[in-house]
Amino acid sequence: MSNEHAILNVDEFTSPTTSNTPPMAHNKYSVLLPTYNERENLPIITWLLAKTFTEERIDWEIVIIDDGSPDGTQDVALQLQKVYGEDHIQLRPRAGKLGLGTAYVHGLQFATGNFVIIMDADFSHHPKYIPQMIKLQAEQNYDIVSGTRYLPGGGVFGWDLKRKLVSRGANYLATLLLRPKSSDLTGSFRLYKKEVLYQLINATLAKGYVFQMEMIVRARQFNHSVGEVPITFVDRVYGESKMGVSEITQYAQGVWRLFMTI
Ligand SMILES: Nc1nc2c(ncn2[C@@H]2O[C@H](COP(=O)(O)OP(=O)(O)OP(=O)(O)O)[C@@H](O)[C@H]2O)c(=O)[nH]1
Ligand SMILES: [Mg+2]
Repeated sequence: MSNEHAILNVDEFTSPTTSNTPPMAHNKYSVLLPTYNERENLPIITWLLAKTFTEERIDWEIVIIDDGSPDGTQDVALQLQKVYGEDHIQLRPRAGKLGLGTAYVHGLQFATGNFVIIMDADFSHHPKYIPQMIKLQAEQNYDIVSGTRYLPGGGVFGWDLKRKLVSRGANYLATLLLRPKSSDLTGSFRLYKKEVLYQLINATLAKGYVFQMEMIVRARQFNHSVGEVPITFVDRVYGESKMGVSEITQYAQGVWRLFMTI
């Protein structure tokens, strides 16, 4: 039996008296999807998410946080909301590009699920891993389940050597100095118990790229349990990368600040 089926087919085992209760009815998963110029990617990622959740009979919603993308991402999001319904797609736009960290804070206040999934909208994070993350969380009652590129079975596809080295280096530096419970600190494909995410977001000072790393490092500070699912991260298909020298510098400063304060 595959991982997925262990969750999928729970109704096979339910007695007649409980058969009207949908499986996993008590859990709802809110996906926070920050977007900036993702009009090509958004329909496909939404379709894949809807398909995955529906097939697995998981209660879901997507909260799209678009920062006034000039490419018209919001028009696409509105169409998607018409297709999938307001109960499945929430539009929570902001007027301008205010950054990823605050996009999560903004989106979280509208999340109605008891679990929150954070992922990128550019296909680097494939929805097919979500059922595995959910299953692992349920088995061990983890506070966080993190996708990882840096355990056997995980990896990166489509990056050049420089980008791989930057990512490895960033991860190695933070692991060495901060000794976190996770093998992938800069990845951002994670499942959180909602109250855990609230707590971590409130404690996290960094904005921008350091944000993900600081959250998972602070998880150790609060003694949250972390499970890991190996994922293959695929470089974005459409659109442009925003990674540059200033992001690397900010990251290094962030690691140093945490090293000095935690
Ligand atoms: N709302 C909002 N979303 C953002 C912002 N910056 C990035 N995003 C989205 O956040 C996700 C991750 O950003 P990316 O630009 O893909 O970052 P990355 O994966 O590190 O870098 P590349 O994929 O190489 O560009 C994507 O879905 C982006 O569209 C922002 O300022 N506001
Ligand atoms: Mg990306």
